[in-house]
Amino acid sequence: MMDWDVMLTPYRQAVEELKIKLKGIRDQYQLTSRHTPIEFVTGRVKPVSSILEKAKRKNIPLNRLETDMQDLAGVRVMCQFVGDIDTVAELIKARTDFTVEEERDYIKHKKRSGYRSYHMILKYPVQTIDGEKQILVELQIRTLAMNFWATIEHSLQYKYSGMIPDEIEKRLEKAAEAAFQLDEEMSKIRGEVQEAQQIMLRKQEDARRK
Ligand code: 0O2
Repeated sequence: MMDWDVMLTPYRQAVEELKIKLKGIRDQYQLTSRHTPIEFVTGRVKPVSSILEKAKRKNIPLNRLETDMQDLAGVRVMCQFVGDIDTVAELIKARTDFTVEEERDYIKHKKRSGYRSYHMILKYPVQTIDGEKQILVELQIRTLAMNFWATIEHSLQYKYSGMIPDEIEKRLEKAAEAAFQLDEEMSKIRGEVQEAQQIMLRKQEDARRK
């Protein structure tokens, strides 16, 4: 019998530590009044029911989960602009507290579903009472528009058990295209948006000082 709690504890720790570190990057940018490439960060350990379902679907034996299921621990970074995704990826690669094992660019090569996101598989060392343990973590970096689409599509996949009706699938394709256009347009007015955000930030700072 698998003791899930014991097995998943270091994964929980890795997710919590990475969330803190990524939020730390965001806070540092905010303190220097520079545009932060990180809007917000979320993370989760895959629920046991999803682990079992994916293991069955992908024919992964339970004794190989830790190596073959790379998203047991998942951390997600949301960005305002597509250009921010590269900045975050570079920040991640420059770090010395973990390594990048693999990168999958579903932005240059979007999935057939319309899914776009930048994935990195990290090898993250967790300190346990039995010594250091290397944990694989899937880091997904995406814009707010990519996240909106993926969240909606994910719930529809769940609702229809992966068999979304054709008509809804077509609408999702259109929505994916609209999300792509939104990202393009926002990138074009990026300078304007950032200037406005800086002005608002300075105003808030002034009000705090008074
Ligand atoms: P969760 O926890 O429900 O999000 P596969 O799972 O077969 O697609 P693989 O090799 O496991 O592929 O890795 P991949 O594609 O790099 O990353 C899988 C994760 O990316 C998924 O996790 C989703 O979070 C996200 N993802 C990939 N494709 C899609 C998609 O078409 N739509 C949406 N909404 N998300 C996608 P899981 O396993 O679904 O788990």
